[in-house]
Amino acid sequence: MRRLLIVSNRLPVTIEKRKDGLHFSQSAGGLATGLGSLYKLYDSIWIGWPGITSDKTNKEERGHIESRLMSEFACHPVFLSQNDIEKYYHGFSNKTLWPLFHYFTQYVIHEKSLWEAYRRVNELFSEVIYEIAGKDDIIWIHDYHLMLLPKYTRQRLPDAEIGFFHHIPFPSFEIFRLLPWRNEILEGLLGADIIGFHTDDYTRHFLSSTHRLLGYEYTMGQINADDRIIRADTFPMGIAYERFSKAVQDPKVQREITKLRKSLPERKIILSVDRLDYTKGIPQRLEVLNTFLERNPMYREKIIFILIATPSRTQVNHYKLLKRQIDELVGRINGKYGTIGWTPIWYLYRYLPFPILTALYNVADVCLVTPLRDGMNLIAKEYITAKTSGKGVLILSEMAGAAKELGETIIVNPNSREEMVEALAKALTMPEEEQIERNRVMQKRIQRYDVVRWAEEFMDRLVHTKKLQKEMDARILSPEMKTRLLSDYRNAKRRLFLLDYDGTLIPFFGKPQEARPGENLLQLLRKLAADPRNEVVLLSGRDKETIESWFGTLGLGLVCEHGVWIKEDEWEMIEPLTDDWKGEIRPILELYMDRTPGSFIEEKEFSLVWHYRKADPELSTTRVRELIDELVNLTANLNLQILEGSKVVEVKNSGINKGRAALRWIAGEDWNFILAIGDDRTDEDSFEVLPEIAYSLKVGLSSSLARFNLKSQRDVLLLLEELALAGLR
Ligand code: GDG
Repeated sequence: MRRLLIVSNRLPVTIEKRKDGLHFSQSAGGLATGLGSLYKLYDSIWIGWPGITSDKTNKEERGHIESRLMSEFACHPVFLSQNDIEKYYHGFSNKTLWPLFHYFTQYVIHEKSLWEAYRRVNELFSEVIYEIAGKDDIIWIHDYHLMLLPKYTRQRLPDAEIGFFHHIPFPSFEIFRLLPWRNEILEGLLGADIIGFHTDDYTRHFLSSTHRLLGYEYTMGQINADDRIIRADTFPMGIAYERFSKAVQDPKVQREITKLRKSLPERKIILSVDRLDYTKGIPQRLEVLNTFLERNPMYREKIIFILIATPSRTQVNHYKLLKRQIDELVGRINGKYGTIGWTPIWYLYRYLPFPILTALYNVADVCLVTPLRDGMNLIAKEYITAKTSGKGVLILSEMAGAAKELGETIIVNPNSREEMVEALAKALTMPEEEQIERNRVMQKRIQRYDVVRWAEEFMDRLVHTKKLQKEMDARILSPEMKTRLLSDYRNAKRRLFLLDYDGTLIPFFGKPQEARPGENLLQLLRKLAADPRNEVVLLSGRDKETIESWFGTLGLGLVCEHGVWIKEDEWEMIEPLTDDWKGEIRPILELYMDRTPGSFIEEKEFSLVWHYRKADPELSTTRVRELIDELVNLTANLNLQILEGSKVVEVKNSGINKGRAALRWIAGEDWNFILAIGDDRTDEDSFEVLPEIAYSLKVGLSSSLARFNLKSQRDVLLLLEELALAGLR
């Protein structure tokens, strides 16, 4: 059986040191329940911090903790010091990432020492994973505390199957870009094979950030990073459905329900349950109640608002201030409207036992879930599920991920007091049949996509992505195939090289002048061309003057402007061409250049090119489509073609391409060995005309007509160097 290593900041077990020794208690959160189902499919171990700092324990106690956690709970501890917790957990995780990712930019702290602690602790987690992971283990990392861990783990275990799930919002690029360590965070995540989010918006924001900041292209959630494909996908987390739908049958819950009903006869109950966090919008909710009671005196003494706030991150200053603000607001409203027999708000600042929580869900007529931002919000789903009678109204913020799935509730903008006051009035007067109708639809949905299904789907996609990577790897030129290629090369009397330049012999740069070949590359080409058995041809999209000045004296065959110009001995045009069409096309390209900052036009003798490598990637993706649309009709009449290359759109005469130029050489002799290498869409034309004996190599992982792929441009040079050496023997 394969093992599953679940990794999160906190273990689902808490250890406390009391006078009589160490106490272990298990917490049954949604995540633990969801993953519980996977425990049956895999032999699982949970890795994380056990909630007690290493300063409070000695070596012997830590040994005891480690063995007891493993034998009783299948957990493995990561021991963190008080200093780690201060800086990594309270610090970078909760003072930098948490507010930033929830759009509370005014609360964000950028402090290098916190970042360094975050890095150090993520590194520490990767050491622990490395210690205990076996070859076939699947590693599933959770949440914003451990965003660097996928990369650190990949460095130690290059072939591991790694998934990452992000439980909080992933903000839009405009917010994410504020983080000084944004690239490191993205690179950290991209160590995973799959990265999961609650909603499509978060997935889109993440993809857009990797595109804009790291330059990685993506299609349908698949990112083509340097040498791997990685998936970003949406998995809205569900709840342990039965736990909440069946809770009402539990006698303990029944007792609590009876008690509640007795103490609140004839009153409509409005409930709200949250961790005490500024993202949850608790003061705003209290203000709504205040306005509601002010405007609707008939509801006074008829409703009761039960506010449950669970203590959270009590060391962080903003949380302390928020606690004070809520205390004051509750006091003010209770003082203002309360009567001898009626207190409008029941405020409990504590963590409630499960039977009381579910009894509250059961009796509440209205549940107010109005966070200002929330990754998902499970309370919303739990409330609907616990309503076995079908009666009850959920008022849900559109800023919670859950709003995407619970569209039948009353959805509100939590920043609009007016909207929320109206929603409350609507909820309190909604006919019972309507409540039942709305809730039944949602209950079915929550039941179908519960936490078990969520976890299983995530794992399925992870396994599928790994399979795709393996299929991709099968297209990579293997060491065996390389040996065969080298031996065919050695045995061949006549050998032809068809080499693309940009992105193949040199890394891909944006501007023409940046791409001048270095002395090593020239040396290498000279060496290959010097062998009388070899014919080396360079096929480039560049203009002939540049190519001539760089390579004119090396004894190579040269092709320029994607096949317009050919040099075997002297430069000649592949067929007589005219450029009198340029006057019509140039103004259109100029317009796009002006509208797309960073883009520029290159004019070659018989082609015009719009380059957008240096432009904003998202803007240029839109502009490219617009430009091509605009050019299509025009070019058809003028007998021109539009060529889409790497970050370029080129307009040139029809029927000209690298393949046609390559045929000059291919058909010219009876070659025993042909090697064609390219990275661009324009190189596909060369691959297409190759005879069967040829080796064709595509640089990068995208699909191609070539027989094999090479992972990176560096691999091209390594191969050519080996060939140059092989020729000497
Ligand atoms: C993060 C994201 C995302 C709360 N108070 C009591 C209690 N709870 C339980 C609830 C629920 C859970 O805690 C809270 O989950 P939420 O989803 O509402 O919120 P976060 O803690 O902020 O969680 C969030 C989640 O991760 C999962 O990905 O949905 O957006 O912020 O299950 O039942 N349970 C008991 N007593 C309480 O007083 N027994």
